[in-house]
Amino acid sequence: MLKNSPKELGPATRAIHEGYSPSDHMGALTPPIFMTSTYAFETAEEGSEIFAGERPGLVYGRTKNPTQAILETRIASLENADAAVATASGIAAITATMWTLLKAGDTIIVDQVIYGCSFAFFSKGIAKFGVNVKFIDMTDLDQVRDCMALKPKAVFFETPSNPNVRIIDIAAVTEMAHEVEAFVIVDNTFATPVIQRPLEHGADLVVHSATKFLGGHGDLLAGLVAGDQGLVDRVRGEGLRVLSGATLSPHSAFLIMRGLKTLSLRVERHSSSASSIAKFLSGNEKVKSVIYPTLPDYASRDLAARQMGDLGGAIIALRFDGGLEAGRRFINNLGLIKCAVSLGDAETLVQHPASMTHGIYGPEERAKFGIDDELIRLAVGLEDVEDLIADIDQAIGRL
Ligand code: 7XF
Repeated sequence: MLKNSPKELGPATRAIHEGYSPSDHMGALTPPIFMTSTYAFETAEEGSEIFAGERPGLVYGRTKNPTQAILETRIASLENADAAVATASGIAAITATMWTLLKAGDTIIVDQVIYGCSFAFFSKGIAKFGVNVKFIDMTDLDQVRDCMALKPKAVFFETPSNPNVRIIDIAAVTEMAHEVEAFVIVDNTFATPVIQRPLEHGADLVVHSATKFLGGHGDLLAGLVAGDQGLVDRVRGEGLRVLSGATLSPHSAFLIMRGLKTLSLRVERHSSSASSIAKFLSGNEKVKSVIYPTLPDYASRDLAARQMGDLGGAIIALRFDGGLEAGRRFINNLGLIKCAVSLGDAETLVQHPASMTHGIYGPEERAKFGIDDELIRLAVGLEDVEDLIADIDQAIGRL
């Protein structure tokens, strides 16, 4: 908490100030970047004591860095967590967490629709080491309930899910998982803590690809894990320190903090523009379907309102008749909107999940899970919404 400030500061204020006081750093208004890999001890005895955990102090940059520590405090505050740990990418955040919590013979329940490389980690990566991975549709709470008979060690899902913006009921899943003492880990990348804070619904850990909205400018890769102090310490000490070594650069930590200063403004703008574009697309006769949480015909409208409030986020999923070919034609017709994977940037990006971010799923799985060839993912950026709609309009007009 900041010096001389009211106890309850708003999230936008905390995203700017939390965890840093200029007076501790020669008055520097923005946090310094500590580009160091190691830390000098005054004496051999002091070094031994710090290593043994008998006195506080920094040892080595793989596990702690002062610039990162400010970022970690800030994210913990925004997610309403005790603590957080930064990692080199979103996948590093997920893998460091899973290496920490799971061992051979354990079972994890995973939602069937997640980012392609997360799916690859669970289906091909960690499964190789003897962890049983069960994929289910977590929008169906009966499936979640049935799986608890397997006595899972952990439950993992994204909400909203990448790429088709399904929403999973965090509180309901958590209640069932906690009855069998399973950890609940939620990937909050799409929503950001501006829209939803999974720990407030009972989840144990939140993971992020900070490459996306938290960084916000498409110029870095990073990940974060937030939760209670004991669990985060374990992820830092096991998953990060000895199992993955996937540490975030202090320079990237600084850039994420620069991004965080405008996080709430950006997420509000992403959401209002995406909402206008989703409405525009819904009214277009050439568009087969549009998936966006604030649309009246959205499948989980009540849950979306309860869990996410008024903001729907930046991601719209849509379909044209005509499969891969129609989708490619739409993408190729766009001018201002660029064809690229990733999301949460200032630039509006469009991609074709079946052949890009989710190509790792088999064709049958994709068809069954709603990641079919017709699906297009639009990640709405921060440009003037009229310009975006004009670009989409002309691209559809030339289909
Ligand atoms: O390791 P990264 O920082 O790229 O983050 C991985 C990741 C984790 N969770 C979610 C919900 C994600 O969307 C991502 C990365 N997704 C990008 C995308 O879907 O466009 C990756 C581009 S291939």
